Amino acid sequence: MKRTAQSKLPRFSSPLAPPPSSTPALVERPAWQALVDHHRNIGTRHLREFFADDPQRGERLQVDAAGLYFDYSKNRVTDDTLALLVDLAEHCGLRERRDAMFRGESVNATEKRAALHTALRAPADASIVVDGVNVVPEVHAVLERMANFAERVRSGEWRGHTGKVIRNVINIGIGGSDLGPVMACEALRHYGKSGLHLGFVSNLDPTDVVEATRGLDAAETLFIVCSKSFRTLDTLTNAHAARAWSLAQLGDERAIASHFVAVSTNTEAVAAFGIDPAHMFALWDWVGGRYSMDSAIGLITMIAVGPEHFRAMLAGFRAMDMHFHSAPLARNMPVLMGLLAIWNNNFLGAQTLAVLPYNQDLKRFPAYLQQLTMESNGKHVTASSQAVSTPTSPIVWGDTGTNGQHSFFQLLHQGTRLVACDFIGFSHSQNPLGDQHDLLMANLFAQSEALAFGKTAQALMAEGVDETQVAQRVCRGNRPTNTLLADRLTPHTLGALVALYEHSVFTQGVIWNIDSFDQWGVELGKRLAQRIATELADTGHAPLTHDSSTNALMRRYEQHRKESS
Ligand code: G6Q
Repeated sequence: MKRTAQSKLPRFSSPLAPPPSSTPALVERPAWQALVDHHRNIGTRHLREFFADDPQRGERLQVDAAGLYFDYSKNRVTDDTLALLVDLAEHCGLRERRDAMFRGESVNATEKRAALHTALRAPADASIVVDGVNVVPEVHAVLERMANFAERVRSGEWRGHTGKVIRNVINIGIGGSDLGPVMACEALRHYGKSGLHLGFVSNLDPTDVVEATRGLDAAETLFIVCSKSFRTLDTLTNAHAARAWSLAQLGDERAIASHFVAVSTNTEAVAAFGIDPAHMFALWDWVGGRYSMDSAIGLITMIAVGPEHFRAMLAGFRAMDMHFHSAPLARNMPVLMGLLAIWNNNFLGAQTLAVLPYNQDLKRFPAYLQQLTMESNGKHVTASSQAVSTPTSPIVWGDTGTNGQHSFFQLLHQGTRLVACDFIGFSHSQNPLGDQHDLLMANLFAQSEALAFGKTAQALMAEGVDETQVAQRVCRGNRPTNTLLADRLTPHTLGALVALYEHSVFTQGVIWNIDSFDQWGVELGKRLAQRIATELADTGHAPLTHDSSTNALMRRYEQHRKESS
């Protein structure tokens, strides 16, 4: 083992990490060490050289699948890098882990359950057995019920308590029960039913539910309470507020039956809330929240775009699933995307990933990917409870182009941090307007070109730039980017795009050997909040026993409340 090679690595040394274990870590493995050595050889080479050395690079380093064209040529890799990364994937058992996930094995080890979102888009004649039961017929039965209900709402057959047609549909949910539907409804608004107002309530801040219902007629409003567990404080609190708002206008408990439906695994809690279980749409414990936008959690999406478009979205997911399942690793889009993310993060030191959709309808896509990526892979121990030996999930952020260009792109071009970027664009606009779409896409192509190639001092001087300004204007380039291009943003394309990122995240998790499907880190804050809420509610509570900062903040808060009451 070449110990010296490791000193060259941007090694992970978080003071927050648990103590390292004596079991050989990822960074000790030969396949990783081969990449360390390789990185030492090519680490400083510039994309300008890579492109100059191989005029076909841009045509070679791309892959097409499920209607998406993935150009990864503007990454700082050679054919050797890619071969070594694929080798690493083989050594980490990516193929086996992927197949185990598709088969419905308990790949979510810490929660002892399958992560079978791929079953949500399997065809009706497929068979995927979990605990002795083929889950595919159940999936399709729920899809049928959803389609039936969606059609009834869309056609006006499903009426409110007073006989009025439903004109407002409001989804109440948070995290995985919110971000997917919000993103998908926005992304597919071109396919949405006109005259149907969609709303989303997620935040525990009362302003969210108050503003989402302001001015609406309760007699025309349907709430979908989306909660896999039906125990989430934020969602249940908002659902109770929505219930009270409805009752205040409709004045009759029986109205709840026509104005509230639920999506959950928890029939008892749904019934206890007052929603007839006949109006509940099921999902299963093997659907993780952040992997659930194509389950019944997507009911609002189906109501918005109709069952046919929803099925087209599922077909897009499925097309990418099939590609991930069977394409050779070296030509496999999610695998390549995941491995390049490992390279950029762990070898080049890019701590963040900027997601840059050049499409207004994808404005919620970066937020959706934040949860998918960071909740899945923001982990500090391996699946076998050992400290990880490298940084894990990159920090994901982003905004639509061209808005981002006039905001944070300066840092991408000339800042001191290396940021990996994913550009996403389409050949057709859903709203053609003169040559405006060409202008938009010209900006996308220009930005990825500028990030890769930059501008040298010599080029600036040749252009006659004043010598005193040259240093300010130099753009070093050599910034790694991916570009995804599709024909247009259809339901099928959206499904393929989401599945691509799901599987890329999975690929990264397999390399780091972490459980990408649990989220224990969110529990601590939740528990502390419960304790503090009890203390705040109890005005004559015993002396506070938190740390001095939390105690002081709580006292100041209580004082403000007393002063203004
Ligand atoms: C996602 C997480 C989390 C979850 C929410 C809502 O993977 O599990 O974001 O979706 O906490 O949970 P419920 O749907 O159970 O209300």
